[in-house]
Amino acid sequence: MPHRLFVAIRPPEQIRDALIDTMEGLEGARWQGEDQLHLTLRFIGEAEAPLANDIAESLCTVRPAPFALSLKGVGHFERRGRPHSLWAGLSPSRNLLDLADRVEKACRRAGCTPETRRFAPHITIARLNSSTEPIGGWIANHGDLRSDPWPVDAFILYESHLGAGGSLYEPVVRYQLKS
Ligand code: 3AM
Repeated sequence: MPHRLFVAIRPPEQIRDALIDTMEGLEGARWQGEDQLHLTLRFIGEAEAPLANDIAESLCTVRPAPFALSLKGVGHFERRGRPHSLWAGLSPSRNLLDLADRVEKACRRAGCTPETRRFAPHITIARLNSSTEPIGGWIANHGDLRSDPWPVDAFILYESHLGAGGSLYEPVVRYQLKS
């Protein structure tokens, strides 16, 4: 059976708490669960065992120094002209872009099809649908979301299990950055 994989950074508890504090005041939003909160570095998609193993191994070569990230603001993505998700943004970070770039290269070396979309760092807070109330009020209320910097010292290869009640994200391998 293929594995549905992605690579992400898991924010620490105080950041998850700050994100959870924003999860109110929007009728019809499907808020992310605490254990679903992550910053995707690379969505891989379905990979059969040999490729999945090669990806897991190739990611071991990605070992930049730890760096800091902080939350900055909120926003939304649209699909077919409608808001589809709400997210928290991150303060601009060259180190984050560099990490995503190295992860992308490691995935390609393992045999993944190159990602052509530009990396857009975000942490999804909610999924929306056509019955969600207009998001303008929520965006205005949380536009000043900020956090203290937190140290990023690892990234994770996740397997996504799709289910009726939402996706379950299972950590498969944790990759420690250089100490
Ligand atoms: O980081 P977020 O929550 O935006 O939306 C999915 C989630 O991203 C995204 O991968 C993360 C873990 O599931 N995702 C799911 N299917 C995708 C696809 N076909 C996808 N990203 C790109 N292409």
